[in-house]
Amino acid sequence: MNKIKVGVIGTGFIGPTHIEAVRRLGFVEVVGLAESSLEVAEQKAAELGIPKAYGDYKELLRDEEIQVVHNCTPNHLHFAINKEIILAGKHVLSEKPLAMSSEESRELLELAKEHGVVNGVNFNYRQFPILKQLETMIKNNELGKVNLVHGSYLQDWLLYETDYNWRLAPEAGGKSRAIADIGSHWCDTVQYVTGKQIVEVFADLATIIPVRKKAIGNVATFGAQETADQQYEEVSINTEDYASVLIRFDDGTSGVFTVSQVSAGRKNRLSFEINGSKSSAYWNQEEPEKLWIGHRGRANETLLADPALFSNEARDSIHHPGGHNEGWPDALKNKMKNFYTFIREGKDPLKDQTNFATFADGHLSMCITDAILESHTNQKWVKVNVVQE
Ligand code: SOE
Repeated sequence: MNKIKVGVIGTGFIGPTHIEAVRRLGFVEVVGLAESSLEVAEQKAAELGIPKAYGDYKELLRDEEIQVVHNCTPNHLHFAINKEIILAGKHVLSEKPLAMSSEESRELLELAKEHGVVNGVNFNYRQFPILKQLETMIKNNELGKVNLVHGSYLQDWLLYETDYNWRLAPEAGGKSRAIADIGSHWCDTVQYVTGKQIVEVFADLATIIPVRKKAIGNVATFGAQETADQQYEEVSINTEDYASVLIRFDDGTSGVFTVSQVSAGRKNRLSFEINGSKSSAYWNQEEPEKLWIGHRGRANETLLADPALFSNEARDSIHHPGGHNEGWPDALKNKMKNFYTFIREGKDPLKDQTNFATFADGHLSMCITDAILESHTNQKWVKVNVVQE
């Protein structure tokens, strides 16, 4: 069997996780990677066992063997590189956020349609098996009418003033930080699970640490950076560490979420609760195999992920018997499995339904981020304007 050949651009924190997830599929092979210099590319290729190393991503795009390209670069490079990937006629899987503005993400969406390439954006949290189960429960009316959706996405890797990363600088990370970086995941996940779209927002943002000490030298995402002889420079910060956002969905359902990257003890806690007219559900990414189901007239339950207890639709996304817990890398593998199965089956991105997030979802996310920023600036409700051509 001919394997689908892949190239990965960018190998910081996220690129290697893509490579590992893709390797687990069996029918896809990462044959090349590109980095900011040939030296780094060769070192990474040797570490990760990838045959070809490119010091310039444009050379990777000229490699005719490569059919699909993953864009795992910092945010400010997403737009230009995604565009070039599409123009090179290759399928594209981009990290989020899709671009730096909704004008750019709309352009990418249109371009991907025009060239008929399969396009994905890495909203990976919706791929947890238990969320597929919850999605089918909601579709089957097991919670009743969904009335409220609320939750948060909390991290602590930027808690100290000495924590610094490219995501904090608008030139590299974008004008929004916590919202674009993690709020985008929260919104995608709850929209997927409920089948509803966020159409209006009211936001309050804050930069809890307005001046940070940036270590001299490169620091990786989630990387500890304090050593006794570390030198720092002071940097003013104007992207948000925190945001709380009231939301309204397209059917009038209300909700609210908080994001923070300065919440001690919370590592990657994307959580939400859904209150329906019959029952409630609560999920937390740090304990992803558990789904709390709340009732009024009888004892509450905790569903522990188990294919034997899942609906037919959800069973396909879980790969081990109950108690053999699956986590973050497994959800990412599900993303890759769905994306590459679509390509292997020769499906048409213009006609066939996808079971992974696409550039349309990436564009919607950019439009929600824009509305949140506008709402914070003007201190009023703002409608999400999903600009189409
Ligand atoms: C950093 O906040 C980060 O790596 C995000 O960029 C990812 O999208 C999220 O999955 C984990 O945290």
